[in-house]
Amino acid sequence: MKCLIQRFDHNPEGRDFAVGDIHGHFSRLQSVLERIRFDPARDRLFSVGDLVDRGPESEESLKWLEFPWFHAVRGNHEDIAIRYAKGNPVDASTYSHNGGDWFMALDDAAQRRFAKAFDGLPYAIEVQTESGLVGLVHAHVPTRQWSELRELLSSSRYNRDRVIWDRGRIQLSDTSHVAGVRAVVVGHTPLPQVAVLGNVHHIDTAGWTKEGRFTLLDLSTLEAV
Ligand SMILES: [Mn+2]
Repeated sequence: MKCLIQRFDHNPEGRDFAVGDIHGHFSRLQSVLERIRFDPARDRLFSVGDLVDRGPESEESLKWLEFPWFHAVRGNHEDIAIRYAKGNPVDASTYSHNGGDWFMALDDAAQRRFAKAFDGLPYAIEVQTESGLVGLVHAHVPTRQWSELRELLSSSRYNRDRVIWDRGRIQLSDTSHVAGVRAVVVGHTPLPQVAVLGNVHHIDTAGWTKEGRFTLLDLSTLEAV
C-alpha cells in the first residue's frame, strides 16, 4: 500500500469529474467521455473504484490506471484481486460469483502485475475544487470528520474494510454530514439514480449493467452531467 489518502490540487485549467463503479466496461465509459467532450489534456476523471470484474474489459484497467488524467481509489473488487494474488484465501466460487473468473484465469505473473497496480491505489482521494474540498472513497466514510479518516485507515484492517465494503449509510438512510469536507463521493451500491445523503453523493448508477448508465459528477458544481 503506497498511500492511504491521495490529495489533488485545484485544476483551474479544466474540469474534474467522478465516475461510479466501472466493472470492466471501459468502452462504455469512453463513449460517455466523448459525449461530454472530455479533454484529457485539461480535464481529470476520478473513479470511486471497482474498475474490474463482471464486465468484459477488466484487463483494460491497467492501461487506464496509467493515463495521467485518470485516478482511482481502491474498491472492494481491487482488494479481492490483491488478496487472491497474495495467496490469501478467497473462496473461488464466491470470487467467480463476483465476476472474478478473468482474474483467476490469469497466470501468476499477470495476477501479480494487476495486484501491484491495485495495491498502489489509495483508500481515499481528496480533490481541491474552487468550491471546496471533495473526498472520494469506494463505499463509506466511517468517521464524523473527514480529517479523522487517515487515523482510522491506519488503525486496522477491519476499519480499512469498512471504507471499501460498508453499505450502512444507504441502508439506514443516514443523512448525517461528514464534517470538514464539502462533499464525499462514493460508489459500491448500484442505484437507479444518484442519491445524496447528508453531503455524501452515491453515484453508482450501474453503468456496468444493461439497464444502468454511467453518471459523471462534476466535482466543482456537484451536478451530474
Ligand atoms: Mn464495490
